[in-house]
Order: sequence, then structure tokens, then C-alpha cells
Amino acid sequence: MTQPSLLSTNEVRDRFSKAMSAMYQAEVPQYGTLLELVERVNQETLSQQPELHRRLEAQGELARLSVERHGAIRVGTAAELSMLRRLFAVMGMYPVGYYDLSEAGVPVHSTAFRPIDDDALAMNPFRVFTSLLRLELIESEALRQRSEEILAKRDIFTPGARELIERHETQGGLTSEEADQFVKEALETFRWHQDATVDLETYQALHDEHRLIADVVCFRGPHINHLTPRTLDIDEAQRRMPEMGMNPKAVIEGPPRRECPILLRQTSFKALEESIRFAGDAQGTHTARFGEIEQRGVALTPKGRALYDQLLTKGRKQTAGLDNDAHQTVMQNVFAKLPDNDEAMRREGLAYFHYHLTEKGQAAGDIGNADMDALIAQRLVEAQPITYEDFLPVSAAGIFQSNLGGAESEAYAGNANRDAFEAALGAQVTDELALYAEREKASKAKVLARLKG
Ligand code: OOG
Ligand code: NI
Repeated sequence: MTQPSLLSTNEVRDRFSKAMSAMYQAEVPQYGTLLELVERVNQETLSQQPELHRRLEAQGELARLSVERHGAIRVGTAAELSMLRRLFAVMGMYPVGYYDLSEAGVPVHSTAFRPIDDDALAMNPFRVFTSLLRLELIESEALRQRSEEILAKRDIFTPGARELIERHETQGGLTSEEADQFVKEALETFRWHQDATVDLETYQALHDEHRLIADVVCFRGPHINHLTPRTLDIDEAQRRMPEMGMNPKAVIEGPPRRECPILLRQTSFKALEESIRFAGDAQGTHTARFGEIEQRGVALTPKGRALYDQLLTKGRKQTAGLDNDAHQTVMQNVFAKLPDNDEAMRREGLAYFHYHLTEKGQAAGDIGNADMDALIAQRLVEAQPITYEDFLPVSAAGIFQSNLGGAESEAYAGNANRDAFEAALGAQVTDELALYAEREKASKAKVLARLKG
């Protein structure tokens, strides 16, 4: 008997992310409006900036732009998190990075499930920021126990999803039909439920401890709480949001606008107040779901990241309470210390680059022992910025807060616990910086081997 042919995990992820986007558009129509806005701003930006168009095309960024998005979910138990790890593996998504949000007053810690290889990232870089609730940080013993009991009763996965995850693991992949079925079953985990699993009183008690605890504990599953398309001009998108009926958060998170963008800039529209039916038939509301947009730039090295963190801390001390325009002006001044020029960032070892031969380089013979800077100066080799594929803890905290009612609480701070997170996950998280370093190193080795061969 011939083996059934198995689909690549990239294809499964692509199908899933499209299905997820369609579901979220149906659930939250404002997300559809946000997609339209981003698409329009991107088209305008590309036609106004032919050089940017050329660069993005050369970097393979243009092809993925329209499929690119990330989402976020929050789960309540180790068992849920480790099963999610297996679910995402079906789509070629692996846990990268550890984010401690307790520092920012949110009782969760997180990772991002995302593709890792160059090819996989180029095809569809769909990422899901996944947070685990930290019940151990809840002060009240009674509330903690009540939450554990409620969570123990739910199963966020359908039997069909569990079966297909196992099939993927034993078979080494899924057939096209199985993949379609998997997408359908897996989507159920991320769906919104209007019915809470608890009564209004229990919801209120958990909500009073922290809104996030109620969001995780009181529902049948970890509803996707936002999806985020990638824009080429976040300042313009932020400006236009109100015209399109969206209420943007006060400031754009992350670094300021630059000629050569770094890391990640993000903004969102505020969460919607949605009606909920509680056990015992009481009606109430819950706010959880919102829309977000992001603009991505180059990944920074540990040295560049340390400088970013230092400048961000400095900027944040001066921006409290400012509106977005004033906030951005302060940030631009503070960030003048980080050179706004790819070549300068490369020479100073602040950012990661992908090296490749130019046409001239491809035609060149054996060049002996030239170093990389000389090869670049001779235009035999070109260095392209490697796009940041991950998240930023301070920005993530800002996004959480703007959607959780604002107040920052210090009660949970100083509680990073990567070991506990990995124990719950059932695997280690990959270090994101090591991934960029490896990609840079491999591209350098390939170029040098070709020129010396
Ligand atoms: C996750 C917030 C983090 C981002 O883009 O930084 C995030 C959440 O609200 O669950 O998605
Ligand atoms: Ni997000």
C-alpha cells in the first residue's frame, strides 16, 4: 500500500491562520475594518516609497505581508499549556522566548508559539502569544482553590483535535483531509463563548482580584483575544483609526518612528464590552477582545537590546501621561543614541543581518581571505536586516493594561519563574536571540564558502 502523502506543517499553519482570521472577522467585525485600514495604509506606503517597496521585496517581506498576523490567548493550567504545545507543533509552531508579565502587574507568564526556520517564516510567520495564569500569585487561598476547581472541570480541546494531534505525532504529519479536519477542530479551542461557566457572583469575585483571572477562569475556552496584522506605517494607521470608528489606545508602544525600524511598534483599539449569560441565567458583560496592529523592524543583538531597554526605561520616565504626539517626540530624542542607519547598526554589532552575495559577488572568483566589511565595501556582499519575529515584554504589558482597565499593580512583581513555566509546558522554550544569531552566522558561512570555493 502506498503511504498517504502528508502536508507540510507550513501548509497546515497557513490554513489555520486564514481560518482563524475569518472566524475573528465574523466574531469581531471591527477586526475586519482594521484589516481594511492596514491594507490601505500598506498600499499607500508602498506606492509613495518605491525604495521601501524594492527593499521589502528583496527581503522576501512583501510576499508574506498580507498573510502575516499574530494572535494571543491565555490559559489556566499546565495541562492546557502542554496540550497547546502539541497542538501548535502540528502547525510547525514552537515555543520561543519567555516573557515575565508579573513585573508589570499581570499575573501571567508567557511564550510565543511561532515558526522558526527561514522558509517557514517566509511562507507564513503566524505567531500566538500564549500566557499561563499564575494562580500561585493570588493572595486569597479560597479564590485560588475555587479557580483550580473550576479549571479542573473544563476540557478546552475537542476529542477530534486530541485524536488528530496524536495522529500527527505517530504518522509524522497529516494528510490534506486530516489537516482540514484538524483546522476545524482546533478552531473550537479559540472560539468565543457567550455563556460563562460560572455564576455572576463567582465572576465578580475573580474579577475583583484581577480582570485577567476572570477572563481565564470563567469561560469554556481560551478565546482568541486579538489578532494583529502588520502595517508598514503604524503612525498613519493610528491617526486614521478614529475616522474608521475605532478607539485607539493612548500611545504607540515600543521604539519611536525611525528611518530604519527596530524591533516592534504596536497599538490597539480598546476591548469591546460584550454581553455574557452567567450560570443561573444572570446577564452581565465582559471585556476581553480587541484589535491590534504592529510594525516590525530589525532584530537587535544582546548589545542592541540592552541599549534599547536602557533607552526605553529612560524614555518612560519622561512620558508618563503624555499624549501620543508628545510621547513620540520624547522617545525620538531619547532614541537618538541608537544609530538610525543599518550599516552603522551592523558595524557596531547592534542588530542582526542576513548576508548574501550580490550579482557581482556571484560572478566573482575565489577572493582569498577578505573579511566581511571589505566584501561589503567592494559590493560583493550585501547585508539585509533580519526582521524581529518576537514580542516585547514592556509593550505586551502596555497592551494588557490598556485592555484590562489600566491600573498597574505591583503586587505580583519580581516573580519570573522560567523553570516553572517550562515544567508546565513540558518543554524548554527556545532562546529567541540564539535563533537570530544562528541565522546570521549560517548566512555568513554560506557567503564565505561560496567566495572561497
Ligand atoms: C497578550 C498581550 C501581548 C503583544 O502583542 O504584545 C501581545 C494578551 O493580552 O493576552 O499580544
Ligand atoms: Ni498582540
